[in-house]
Amino acid sequence: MMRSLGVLVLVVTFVASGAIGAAASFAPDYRPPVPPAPQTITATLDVYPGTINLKSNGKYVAAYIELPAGYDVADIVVSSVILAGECQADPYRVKIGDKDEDGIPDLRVTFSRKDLQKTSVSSGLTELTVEGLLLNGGSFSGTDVVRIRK
Ligand SMILES: [Ca+2]
Repeated sequence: MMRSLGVLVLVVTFVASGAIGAAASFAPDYRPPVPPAPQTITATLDVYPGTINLKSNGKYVAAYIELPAGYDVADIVVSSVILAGECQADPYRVKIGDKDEDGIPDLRVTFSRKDLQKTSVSSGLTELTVEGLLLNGGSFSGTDVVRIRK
């Protein structure tokens, strides 16, 4: 009885040390992951057009997003970008440029005008917010005032 228990302990010890050895050989240069930056940074937002007629046949509303110095608009996770809390950015209509020619790159994303029609966005001068995630784990949020016509 004691003898078989001894064998069992030996086997467990062997398996455990083998697992540690395997983990070490998989990642010899293992470094702990950089902790995500949880803060939300404020983006500069320009929604185009400045007057959005929700009855018109236009298909898209565009938003130009600039990030503060030290952040790269290429790090914006496009699939996470939303307008007015619920409209998802079109992942195929994205472009990095500099629309206002101030030397700070902007990411142009587009949203379906139909999606915006379905929200509870009010008419008249209205604050529209675009928000999303960054690759470093942080997030951004920007607001622009536009005129909504219904
Ligand atoms: Ca710019």
